[in-house]
Amino acid sequence: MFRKLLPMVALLLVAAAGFRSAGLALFTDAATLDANSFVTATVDISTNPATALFNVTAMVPGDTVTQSLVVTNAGTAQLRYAVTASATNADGLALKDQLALVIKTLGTNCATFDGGELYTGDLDSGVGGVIFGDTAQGAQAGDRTLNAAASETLCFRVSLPIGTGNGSQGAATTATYTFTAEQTANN
Ligand SMILES: [Ca+2]
Repeated sequence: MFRKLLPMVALLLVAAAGFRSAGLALFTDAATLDANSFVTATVDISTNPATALFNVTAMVPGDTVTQSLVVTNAGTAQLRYAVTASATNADGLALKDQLALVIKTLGTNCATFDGGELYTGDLDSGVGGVIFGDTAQGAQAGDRTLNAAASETLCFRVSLPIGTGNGSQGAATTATYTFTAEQTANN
């Protein structure tokens, strides 16, 4: 009995498969969602002037020089930045430690020098060259934030203190300030 049924069952299965493959005539449609574009941001900090904010010669004790510096976020992402410094001491006269540097925000203007104080110390800062902020990843005290395409003016004032002694005559130093930026989002 079972042996007789077997070919019949097989026949039915083949018939069923044939019916499925023939398919049903149904209405269908598809929509294409194209033009999905992704562009990454840029983190781009620059200063104006880009070099030689100061070029001071023949300073005498009591002299003070003030310059304005524009810091620009030329990128497309908001950034925060910190400033570090280094200064040479090739003649061993330590002028970099004798000169006094004060950095302020713009305030009324750099001539009035009445903005918020960001740094006061010697030319290259005794503490690891840190002028303000922290180049370590993340937000730290003193880090400054600039929106994309925004800029701000900082006022740099350098003085040779009136009490500077004869040991500093003919001394020279060259200072370098580094502006280090990082994204603020997700950081
Ligand atoms: Ca930081």
